[in-house]
Amino acid sequence: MKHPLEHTWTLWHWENDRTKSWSDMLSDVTSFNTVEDFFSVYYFIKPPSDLKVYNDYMVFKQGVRPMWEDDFNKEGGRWIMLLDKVSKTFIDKMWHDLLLCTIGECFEYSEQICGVVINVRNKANKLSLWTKDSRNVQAVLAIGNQMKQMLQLGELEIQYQVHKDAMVQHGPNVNAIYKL
Ligand code: M7G
Repeated sequence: MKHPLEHTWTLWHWENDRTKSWSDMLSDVTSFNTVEDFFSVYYFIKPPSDLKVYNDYMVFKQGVRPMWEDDFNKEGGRWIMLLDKVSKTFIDKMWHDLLLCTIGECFEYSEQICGVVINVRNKANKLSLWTKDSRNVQAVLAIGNQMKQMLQLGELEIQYQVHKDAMVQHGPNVNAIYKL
Protein backbone atom coordinates (compact mmCIF):
# COMPACT_ATOMS: atom_id res chain seq x y z
CA MET A 1 0.00 0.00 0.00
CA LYS A 2 1.22 3.51 -0.78
CA HIS A 3 1.65 6.01 2.07
CA PRO A 4 -1.01 8.72 1.87
CA LEU A 5 -0.21 12.40 2.33
CA GLU A 6 -2.53 14.60 4.35
CA HIS A 7 -3.32 16.67 1.25
CA THR A 8 -3.20 16.32 -2.51
CA TRP A 9 -0.57 18.63 -4.00
CA THR A 10 -0.20 20.02 -7.52
CA LEU A 11 3.07 20.75 -9.26
CA TRP A 12 3.00 23.81 -11.53
CA HIS A 13 5.63 25.01 -13.95
CA TRP A 14 6.13 28.58 -15.10
CA GLU A 15 8.33 29.54 -18.03
CA ASN A 16 8.88 33.01 -19.35
CA ASP A 17 7.41 33.70 -22.79
CA ARG A 18 7.11 37.36 -23.73
CA THR A 19 4.16 36.73 -26.03
CA LYS A 20 1.99 35.62 -23.12
CA SER A 21 0.52 37.12 -19.98
CA TRP A 22 2.02 35.98 -16.64
CA SER A 23 -0.85 33.62 -15.83
CA ASP A 24 -0.79 32.06 -19.32
CA MET A 25 2.84 31.13 -18.72
CA LEU A 26 1.75 28.88 -15.84
CA SER A 27 0.95 25.24 -16.42
CA ASP A 28 -0.45 22.63 -14.14
CA VAL A 29 1.85 19.60 -14.51
CA THR A 30 0.54 16.87 -12.23
CA SER A 31 -0.91 16.12 -8.79
CA PHE A 32 0.05 13.56 -6.17
CA ASN A 33 -1.27 12.42 -2.80
CA THR A 34 1.12 9.70 -1.69
CA VAL A 35 4.77 9.72 -0.63
CA GLU A 36 5.63 7.30 -3.45
CA ASP A 37 3.93 9.41 -6.14
CA PHE A 38 5.63 12.52 -4.81
CA PHE A 39 9.05 10.89 -5.23
CA SER A 40 8.27 9.68 -8.74
CA VAL A 41 7.45 13.27 -9.70
CA TYR A 42 10.41 14.70 -7.77
CA TYR A 43 12.93 12.37 -9.43
CA PHE A 44 11.35 12.71 -12.88
CA ILE A 45 11.65 16.52 -13.11
CA LYS A 46 14.94 18.37 -13.41
CA PRO A 47 16.32 19.72 -10.16
CA PRO A 48 15.98 23.52 -9.89
CA SER A 49 19.72 23.97 -10.46
CA ASP A 50 19.31 22.47 -13.97
CA LEU A 51 16.42 24.70 -14.98
CA LYS A 52 16.91 27.57 -17.40
CA VAL A 53 16.74 31.10 -16.04
CA TYR A 54 13.14 32.43 -15.83
CA ASN A 55 11.64 29.08 -14.95
CA ASP A 56 9.75 28.38 -11.75
CA TYR A 57 8.36 25.35 -9.96
CA MET A 58 5.43 25.73 -7.65
CA VAL A 59 3.90 23.02 -5.46
CA PHE A 60 0.55 24.05 -3.99
CA LYS A 61 -2.35 22.37 -2.24
CA GLN A 62 -4.75 21.06 -4.84
CA GLY A 63 -7.31 23.68 -5.81
CA VAL A 64 -5.03 26.62 -4.92
CA ARG A 65 -3.57 28.38 -7.95
CA PRO A 66 -0.01 29.61 -7.28
CA MET A 67 -0.94 33.24 -7.74
CA TRP A 68 -1.72 36.24 -5.55
CA GLU A 69 -5.24 36.45 -6.94
CA ASP A 70 -6.38 33.02 -5.76
CA ASP A 71 -8.91 33.18 -2.90
CA PHE A 72 -6.58 31.12 -0.72
CA ASN A 73 -3.64 33.50 -1.31
CA LYS A 74 -5.25 36.90 -1.61
CA GLU A 75 -4.77 37.83 2.07
CA GLY A 76 -1.46 35.98 2.27
CA GLY A 77 2.23 36.48 1.89
CA ARG A 78 5.46 34.58 1.59
CA TRP A 79 8.59 33.79 3.54
CA ILE A 80 11.32 34.30 1.00
CA MET A 81 14.94 33.26 1.01
CA LEU A 82 17.45 34.47 -1.55
CA LEU A 83 19.71 31.77 -2.91
CA ASP A 84 22.53 34.04 -3.94
CA LYS A 85 26.13 32.88 -4.41
CA VAL A 86 25.39 29.39 -3.15
CA SER A 87 26.21 26.04 -4.75
CA LYS A 88 23.84 24.09 -7.00
CA THR A 89 23.80 21.35 -4.39
CA PHE A 90 22.64 23.82 -1.75
CA ILE A 91 19.85 25.16 -4.00
CA ASP A 92 18.57 21.65 -4.69
CA LYS A 93 18.85 20.67 -1.04
CA MET A 94 16.84 23.70 0.13
CA TRP A 95 14.13 22.96 -2.45
CA HIS A 96 14.04 19.29 -1.41
CA ASP A 97 13.96 20.01 2.32
CA LEU A 98 11.31 22.72 2.14
CA LEU A 99 9.12 20.56 -0.08
CA LEU A 100 9.36 17.57 2.24
CA CYS A 101 8.57 19.66 5.32
CA THR A 102 5.58 21.12 3.48
CA ILE A 103 3.96 18.01 2.03
CA GLY A 104 4.91 16.10 5.20
CA GLU A 105 2.89 18.69 7.20
CA CYS A 106 5.82 19.39 9.53
CA PHE A 107 4.73 22.96 10.19
CA GLU A 108 2.59 24.04 13.11
CA TYR A 109 -0.34 25.98 11.63
CA SER A 110 -0.03 23.74 8.57
CA GLU A 111 -3.56 24.83 7.56
CA GLN A 112 -1.94 28.22 6.85
CA ILE A 113 0.49 26.77 4.31
CA CYS A 114 -0.46 27.30 0.66
CA GLY A 115 2.61 26.08 -1.18
CA VAL A 116 6.28 26.34 -2.08
CA VAL A 117 7.85 28.24 -5.00
CA ILE A 118 11.31 28.32 -6.50
CA ASN A 119 12.13 31.09 -8.99
CA VAL A 120 15.25 30.52 -11.10
CA ARG A 121 16.70 33.93 -11.91
CA ASN A 122 19.98 35.50 -13.02
CA LYS A 123 20.39 37.74 -10.02
CA ALA A 124 19.51 35.23 -7.32
CA ASN A 125 17.23 32.25 -7.15
CA LYS A 126 14.39 32.65 -4.71
CA LEU A 127 12.80 29.99 -2.56
CA SER A 128 9.54 30.84 -0.84
CA LEU A 129 6.86 29.42 1.35
CA TRP A 130 3.45 30.98 0.80
CA THR A 131 1.07 31.35 3.74
CA LYS A 132 -2.63 32.09 3.74
CA ASP A 133 -3.14 35.01 6.11
CA SER A 134 -0.44 37.65 6.50
CA ARG A 135 -2.41 39.21 9.39
CA ASN A 136 -2.08 36.06 11.50
CA VAL A 137 1.12 37.23 13.18
CA GLN A 138 1.42 34.24 15.47
CA ALA A 139 1.16 31.73 12.63
CA VAL A 140 3.39 33.72 10.26
CA LEU A 141 6.17 33.99 12.86
CA ALA A 142 5.86 30.38 14.00
CA ILE A 143 6.10 29.18 10.40
CA GLY A 144 9.08 31.44 9.69
CA ASN A 145 10.92 30.27 12.80
CA GLN A 146 10.25 26.65 11.93
CA MET A 147 11.43 27.20 8.36
CA LYS A 148 14.72 28.59 9.68
CA GLN A 149 15.15 25.68 12.06
CA MET A 150 14.13 22.90 9.71
CA LEU A 151 16.33 24.16 6.89
CA GLN A 152 19.12 24.90 9.39
CA LEU A 153 19.53 28.39 7.96
CA GLY A 154 21.60 29.82 10.80
CA GLU A 155 22.60 33.37 9.80
CA LEU A 156 20.83 33.19 6.44
CA GLU A 157 17.96 35.68 6.54
CA ILE A 158 14.39 35.07 5.46
CA GLN A 159 11.88 37.87 4.91
CA TYR A 160 8.10 37.95 4.96
CA GLN A 161 6.41 39.91 2.18
CA VAL A 162 2.66 40.50 1.84
CA HIS A 163 1.28 39.64 -1.64
CA LYS A 164 -0.77 42.85 -1.72
CA ASP A 165 2.52 44.79 -1.44
CA ALA A 166 4.13 42.67 -4.18
CA MET A 167 1.23 43.57 -6.48
CA VAL A 168 2.18 47.25 -6.33
CA GLN A 169 5.93 47.18 -5.70
CA HIS A 170 8.45 45.21 -7.66
CA GLY A 171 11.48 43.01 -7.29
CA PRO A 172 13.80 43.73 -4.37
CA ASN A 173 11.79 46.82 -3.39
CA VAL A 174 8.94 44.82 -1.93
CA ASN A 175 8.66 45.79 1.68
CA ALA A 176 9.33 42.99 4.19
CA ILE A 177 7.10 43.12 7.26
CA TYR A 178 9.18 40.57 9.19
CA LYS A 179 12.79 39.42 8.98
CA LEU A 180 14.22 36.41 10.79
P1 M7G B 1 8.45 37.18 -9.76
O1 M7G B 1 8.51 36.12 -10.80
O2 M7G B 1 7.90 36.75 -8.43
O3 M7G B 1 9.87 37.82 -9.48
O4 M7G B 1 7.56 38.39 -10.26
P2 M7G B 1 11.09 38.33 -10.44
O5 M7G B 1 10.96 39.83 -10.43
O6 M7G B 1 12.30 37.85 -9.71
O7 M7G B 1 10.93 37.71 -11.80
C1 M7G B 1 7.80 39.06 -11.47
C2 M7G B 1 6.52 39.58 -12.05
O8 M7G B 1 5.69 38.46 -12.42
C3 M7G B 1 5.64 40.40 -11.12
O9 M7G B 1 6.05 41.75 -11.04
C4 M7G B 1 4.30 40.25 -11.79
O10 M7G B 1 4.21 41.07 -12.93
C5 M7G B 1 4.32 38.79 -12.24
N1 M7G B 1 3.75 37.93 -11.19
C6 M7G B 1 4.40 37.20 -10.28
N2 M7G B 1 3.49 36.56 -9.48
C7 M7G B 1 3.80 35.65 -8.38
C8 M7G B 1 2.25 36.90 -9.91
C9 M7G B 1 0.93 36.56 -9.47
O11 M7G B 1 0.70 35.80 -8.53
N3 M7G B 1 -0.09 37.12 -10.17
C10 M7G B 1 0.14 37.98 -11.23
N4 M7G B 1 -0.91 38.50 -11.85
N5 M7G B 1 1.37 38.32 -11.66
C11 M7G B 1 2.42 37.78 -10.99
